[in-house]
Amino acid sequence: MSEIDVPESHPRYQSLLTRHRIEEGVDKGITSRQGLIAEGRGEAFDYLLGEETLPSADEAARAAAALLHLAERPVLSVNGNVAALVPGEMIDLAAAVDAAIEVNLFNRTDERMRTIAAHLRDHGAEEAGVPIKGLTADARLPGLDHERSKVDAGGIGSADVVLVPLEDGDRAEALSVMGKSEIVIDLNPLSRSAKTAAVPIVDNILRAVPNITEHAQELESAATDDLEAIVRSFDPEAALDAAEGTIRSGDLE
Ligand code: PTJ
Repeated sequence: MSEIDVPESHPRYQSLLTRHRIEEGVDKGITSRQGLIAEGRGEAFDYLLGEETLPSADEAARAAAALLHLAERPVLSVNGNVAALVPGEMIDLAAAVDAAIEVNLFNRTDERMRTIAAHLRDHGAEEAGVPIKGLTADARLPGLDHERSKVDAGGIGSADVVLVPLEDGDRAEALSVMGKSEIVIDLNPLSRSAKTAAVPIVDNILRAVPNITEHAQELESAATDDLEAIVRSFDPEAALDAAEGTIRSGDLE
């Protein structure tokens, strides 16, 4: 048995675990109530994708790891769903690629910002040497209304590569207009966020983040030329087509 009262062999184990963590996130003031709806949407796509990492998503995770290693100022964005689902895993990834984390919320409230930052500290951010940004919202994404546009000038505002999991399409587009290289994790291959990304990873964040970290550790001493070759050979449209093709094939167990 595990943190939920269901054996890991249960066919719906991952989705039950995800629901449980999101519910708990709402109870703790980490996740917004809209996060419950986002979770339901993600779960439906995960079901259609067979609840496993596709080879194309694994390739995307490897390209993401290479891009993060190549970045000068990488930042990993954390919202209420990400904080509930993979807090420790995001810190491990940030530590593996020397990135900062920015708490960046769609439904921003000061209280939720502080609760999420404290939750990340409880998961060892300081011990891992990972800076937590976002509380100083002193820069803006262009073309968005006030609250949704807030970013930290020393975080996403000046980042060259940004990982934005479960992001809203408008904000993903605004980041791309600003010239950031975006890595998006989103189970919906048709979403605007996934289509905007330099590297779209169509996979559940529960699987995708540890997978990027594993690739990053394996590529830790790779030469710059090799990292650049991995990024260059990655085709975002082919990755999205592969995921969409899997969904359309309807080949479910
Ligand atoms: O905490 P906040 O205020 O920043 O709000 C966060 C949410 C997620 C509520 C907000 O950004 C939002 O409303 O997002 P959307 O527009 O519903 O988009 C969420 C996307 O993430 C959808 O395309 C879902 O399919 C996808 N998704 C949901 N759960 C997962 C997922 N992708 C990967 N892994 C998941 N576990």
